[in-house]
Amino acid sequence: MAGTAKKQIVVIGLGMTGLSVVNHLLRKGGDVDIKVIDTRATPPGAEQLPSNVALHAGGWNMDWLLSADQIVASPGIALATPQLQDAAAKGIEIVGDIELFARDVTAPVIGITGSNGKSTVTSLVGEMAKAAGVNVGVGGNIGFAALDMLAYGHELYVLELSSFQLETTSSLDMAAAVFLNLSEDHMDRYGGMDDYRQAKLRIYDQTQLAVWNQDDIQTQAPATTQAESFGFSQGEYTLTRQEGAEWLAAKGEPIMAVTDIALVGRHNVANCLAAMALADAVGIDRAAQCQAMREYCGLPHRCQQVLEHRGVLWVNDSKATNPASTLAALDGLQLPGKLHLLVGGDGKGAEFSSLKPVLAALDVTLYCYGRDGQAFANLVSSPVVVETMQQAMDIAVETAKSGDMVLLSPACASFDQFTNFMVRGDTFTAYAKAITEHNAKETVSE
Ligand code: UMA
Ligand code: ADP
Repeated sequence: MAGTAKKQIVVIGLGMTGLSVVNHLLRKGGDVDIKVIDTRATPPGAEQLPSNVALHAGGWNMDWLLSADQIVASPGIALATPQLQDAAAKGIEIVGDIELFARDVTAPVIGITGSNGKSTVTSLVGEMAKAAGVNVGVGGNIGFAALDMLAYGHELYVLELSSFQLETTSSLDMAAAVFLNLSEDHMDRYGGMDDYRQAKLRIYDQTQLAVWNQDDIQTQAPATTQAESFGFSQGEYTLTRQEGAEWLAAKGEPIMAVTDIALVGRHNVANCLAAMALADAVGIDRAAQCQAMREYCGLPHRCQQVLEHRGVLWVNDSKATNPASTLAALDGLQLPGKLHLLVGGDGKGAEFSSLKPVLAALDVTLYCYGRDGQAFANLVSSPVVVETMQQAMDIAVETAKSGDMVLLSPACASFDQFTNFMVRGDTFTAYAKAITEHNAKETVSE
């Protein structure tokens, strides 16, 4: 039978990744038969799936799975899922989209992982490359599937890599890669912090240059790593003093004043040092690096001021999906008035006590909402516990005074009440605009 000779490839998950995998395999052609399984009843992207690719939605299809020659698993599906374990036990190869990318990419690749700052560093390195006139592709976990970039034939790829993607990747041969920092996240997917760290450390086995954060020993490459290794924060890429001010320095040379960095917040100084180290590794010139650091203001949903109304600042930090990112937002925060901090959502098994001393040092009202909102309630003496973010905002708009800040920095994922962190941030912004307008009208008519 002619059909049985075809390589059977089963793609698990039909989100952004699954679709990019299918399209990549179809572009490559060859004697393959592609099938897709998604455990969700109505997977996103089903309408974009070419009609010659079979889809099984709403559960597993073990016949398809166990007769596959290769399984391509999306990052949202844990390798520990019993069905995938059954397939692995049968010796079926299980890879992810980044592994397929690694096998076909021919241009140099830079990789970025870590608990926080991945998207910021990824996009900043992309901006540096663009400023240098390089035809660069920026993608991966940042929200643009890596395989979708391959068709464009870029000269350089900058990839944000999640721990989930690294688990199923072993063949990248990157020019340089960084593990930015490690803090608690995704504890619903890992057996503990060490499992999570080990997944991230896989990045160093697949790069010629390993860049690590000398302020975070957990990011250091193991002694067995073959790659050349150096540090940022301290080490080769660090801070120095020049003309009485704090400057970024690279390999002993002062580069530019920290006050000239367009990105706001202390954590972004470290992000700039990491970006410089990566950019140097692929020969992006210093002038282009500095131009990008002077001009790049960051991505939406990261400590983004979205509204100022009657002296109250409304700040959207919806991408703060773990406690460390919320701590970064609070680090060094000085306000003339009170902080109204909105936290809660899907806590992913995290523990939030690290926020307690920082909150104690601030004049803060803590609004706790969402599925795990109650887990924050013991961090302050008088929390405001509500069901939704919008209910918290209704109270904040009534009580906030000039000099105050309303900050959404939830320390949780959004999936209990929103499609993703972007929808949560956009909802925050739109609702802030609506309620402040309404509030203004009411005051006028009083
Ligand atoms: N899912 C099922 N059944 C399935 C397949 C998926 O229930 O059969 C669920 C997953 O549990 C998950 C959701 O569907 O909750 C989405 O999973 P997915 O693998 O289909 O996701 P994609 O749409 O392909 O998006 C993924 C990344 N998502 C995850 O890793 C969960 C996106 O990162 C990434 O931008 C995209 O690939 C392109 O590379 C998002 C993310 O939240 C931003 N990443 C995590 C993070 O940054 O913390 C790791
Ligand atoms: P990631 O892609 O790893 O989630 P982002 O750059 O999107 O990282 O930032 C996510 C959140 O973490 C934002 O709230 C941001 O302000 C915060 N953040 C960014 N860089 C750092 C860092 N180096 N350390 C701690 N928090 C950070």
